[in-house]
Order: sequence, then structure tokens, then C-alpha cells
Amino acid sequence: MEALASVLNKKYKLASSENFDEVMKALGVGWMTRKVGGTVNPVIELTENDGTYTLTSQSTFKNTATVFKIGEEFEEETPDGRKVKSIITQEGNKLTHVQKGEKETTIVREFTPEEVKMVITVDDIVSTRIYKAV
Ligand code: ACD
Repeated sequence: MEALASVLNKKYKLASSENFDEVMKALGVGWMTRKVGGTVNPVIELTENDGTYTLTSQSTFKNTATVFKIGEEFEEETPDGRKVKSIITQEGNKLTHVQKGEKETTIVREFTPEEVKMVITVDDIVSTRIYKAV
């Protein structure tokens, strides 16, 4: 938990995104959502209270809050409306988020005070999204 202290309560905005449309296609996300999802630049923030983390994402497309404890499975609805079972584990400043549904998605978020590097993998498709501190 210590490793994340310096990145809590900080806002990061999406600055670059590669291959995200391919990942959304692999997940079966419909055309409209792909078009909108591909153009927004969400702002994310990680907060913590007594071992419970909340990762918020705000954009004109959707506002979401993912509430979790490290290593404890939870149910989650993805931005495109799929219900998945998720687990988030921590290694230093890196959170690995695995979503199990019809397909398995792995989202690695590496936090530094300057940026969050997000790597999303579905099947053999990889998307990298960089969020910069605002
Ligand atoms: C982000 C993207 C998080 C996406 C992670 C895995 C792919 C799952 C679903 C994608 C479906 C639709 C995407 C639509 C909008 C994405 C941006 C809004 C996020 C709330 O967090 O950068």
C-alpha cells in the first residue's frame, strides 16, 4: 500500500492511446460505443480509505467508480455494460486488474506521480494508454 501513497488523490488525464479500438472490437463492443469511447479523454483518480480503494473515471461518455480491496474478487460492470468478475492485485506501484467474463481482460496500471501507464490485453491484442498528471 505504501508504494501508492504518493499517487493517491491525484488526477490524471488521458494523453495518448494506442490500439484501443482493436481491444474494444475483441471485446465485442458495438460501433457507437467504440466511436465515443475512442474519442474521450477521461480523468482518473485513485483514493484509499482504510484499505478500500476507489478508482474513479470521469468523461463526457461515462463517470465510473471502481471500489475494491487488493486481492479480493468483486463484481463489476464495464463501461460498455458487460458484467464481469474482477480482481486487482498490487506489486509496488503497479495494479493488475483481471476481468473475467466471456473474455478475459487484463489491465495493468503503473502509477507514478507524473503519469499512469495503462496496458490492456485481450487475447493477443494489446492497447497502451498514457494518462498524465493534471
Ligand atoms: C480507460 C479504459 C478502460 C477500458 C478497459 C478495458 C476495456 C473495457 C471496456 C472498453 C469498452 C468501452 C470503452 C468506452 C470508454 C472508455 C473510456 C471510459 C472509461 C470509463 O479507463 O482508459
